Amino acid sequence: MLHALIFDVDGTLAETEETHRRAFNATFAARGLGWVWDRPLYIELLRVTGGKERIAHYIAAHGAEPALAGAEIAALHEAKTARYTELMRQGTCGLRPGIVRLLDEAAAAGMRLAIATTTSLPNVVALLEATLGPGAAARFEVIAAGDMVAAKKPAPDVFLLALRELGLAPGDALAVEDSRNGLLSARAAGLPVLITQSAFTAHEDFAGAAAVVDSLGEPDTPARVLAGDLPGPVCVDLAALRRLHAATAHTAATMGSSGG
Ligand code: XBP
Ligand code: MG
Repeated sequence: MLHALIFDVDGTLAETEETHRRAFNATFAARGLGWVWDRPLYIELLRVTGGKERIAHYIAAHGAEPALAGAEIAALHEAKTARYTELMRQGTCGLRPGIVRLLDEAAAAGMRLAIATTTSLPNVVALLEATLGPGAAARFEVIAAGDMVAAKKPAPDVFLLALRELGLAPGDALAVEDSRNGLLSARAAGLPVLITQSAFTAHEDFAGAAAVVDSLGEPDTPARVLAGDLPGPVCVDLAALRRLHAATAHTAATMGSSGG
């Protein structure tokens, strides 16, 4: 039985990575660092999840100067988060197609909702409040985010934390993600995954996803099904997710019984 949907944030709920990139660059400029992350470089750097980890990777992999120490990176990232949340409050980002529709349907049906994200908690609250109004974070029973776990995606930790807080087994839930890192994280936690590919992840390998769509779709603009067990074009609703979840449970049971 499907008891909960666990949503990723960046790229899944909203196309936020361009705003993250703006916030990183504005912070670097304000600190006189001379670092500029253009889109092609940012696509490469997105392979590393977590803003602090991404900055450290950039310094190491690109020989960026100065080679900041951990505490300095943390302070720089805190400034970036302040800029990002301010940009969110200015309304720079809307939710992706189908997100509000699905969240409303899930709430009406008593489907439990959670978040499992690498981004920092203030960023999650800022996005939800800017798009769904004050107190919107309460729509999610559990928000597992950022530094709440030591190992970020693709490690399973953040999805395992969300499941633990929900008191559910992996087979009771389905993850909605946009990136390969998120797919690997949720799969390692034992969750079936629907991928809604995003602007920064459309090139990635989504092998292992139960299905891949270009968005959740809306009745007047259904989504394209790019892979997996969904009849396309589709407007992803709870019935579609229940069918997808049942199909993955059946496959897992068959594989298990045949020792596959
Ligand atoms: C995406 C990430 C985050 C954001 C930046 O998170 O990897 O690091 O790019 O946010 P997810 P921070 O797709 O899991 O939501 O700077 O706060 O990390
Ligand atoms: Mg994401």
